[in-house]
Amino acid sequence: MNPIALITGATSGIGRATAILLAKNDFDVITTGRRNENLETLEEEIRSKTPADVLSLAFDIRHPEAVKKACDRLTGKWTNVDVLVNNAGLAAGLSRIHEGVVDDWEQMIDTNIKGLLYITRLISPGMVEREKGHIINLGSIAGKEAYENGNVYNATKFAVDGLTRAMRIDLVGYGIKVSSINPGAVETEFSLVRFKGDAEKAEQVYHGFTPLYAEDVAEAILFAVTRPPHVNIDDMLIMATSQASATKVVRQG
Ligand code: NDP
Ligand code: 8X3
Repeated sequence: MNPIALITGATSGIGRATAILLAKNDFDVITTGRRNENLETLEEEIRSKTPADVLSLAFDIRHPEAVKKACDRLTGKWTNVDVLVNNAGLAAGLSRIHEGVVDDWEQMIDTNIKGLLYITRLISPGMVEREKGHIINLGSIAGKEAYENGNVYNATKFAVDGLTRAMRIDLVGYGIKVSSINPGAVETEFSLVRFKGDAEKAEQVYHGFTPLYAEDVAEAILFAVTRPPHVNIDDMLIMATSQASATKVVRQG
């Protein structure tokens, strides 16, 4: 039987690329996100291009009761999640702390920290019972270094870093691996979401250099989840060659 990976935020970007790559590498996948039509397209793509089995679950990870309802649909073989990729997340806005938008703060905290906790709380007990499993948390360079106007997004990703370390300590006695994958700039829907649909502003973020692509991060996740049983990747920082820190990017033109 194939191992099972549950990927949150699989409707676009890194999560989508990870679902496809894991499916191509003999995982059955549970794909999640709010946009049901994107999950349906992804499911079709995985079924047509790979032999993997797919289960799509549409829900908003900010609501604990919605997460519980979705996880209650995991029956039969789907109860045994081997790999949980905590990827769903976003940045909303980019402004100084004294000018920040409270709704944006709440959306980031509720998704990036609390959503990650809700699903981990529901999936990790099965891993503990089976004494087997791997949790991958998507952190960021933004969780390693603060940058101007990053404030609350930085704080959520620093929290993910702290949680990854703490979860590893809590779960090590049960043979469960916990890893964090921390990318620099990746060209996905991330900036479009951060700038609330302003495509021009979003494009500027990736202007004049070659950023990471979602598939590059998916490759790092695949590497982490395919190490032998005695090897854990604790923490991986992955940057575009032209990016040396959160704010140092060499651009042409
Ligand atoms: P995308 O915007 O392309 O993807 C974000 C995913 O998160 C979507 O599938 C979205 O699904 C899901 N999501 C957001 N909010 C919710 C919610 N409330 N409930 C359920 N799912 C939600 O961005 P990326 O692929 O770039 O981002 C993935 C992760 O990688 C994030 O955690 C991000 O912080 C992190 N990251 C991104 C970097 C980048 O430069 N792109 C760099 C470092 C880290 P839907 O909208 O359908 O709900
Ligand atoms: C996304 C990367 O640098 O825009 O986490 O915060 S950054």
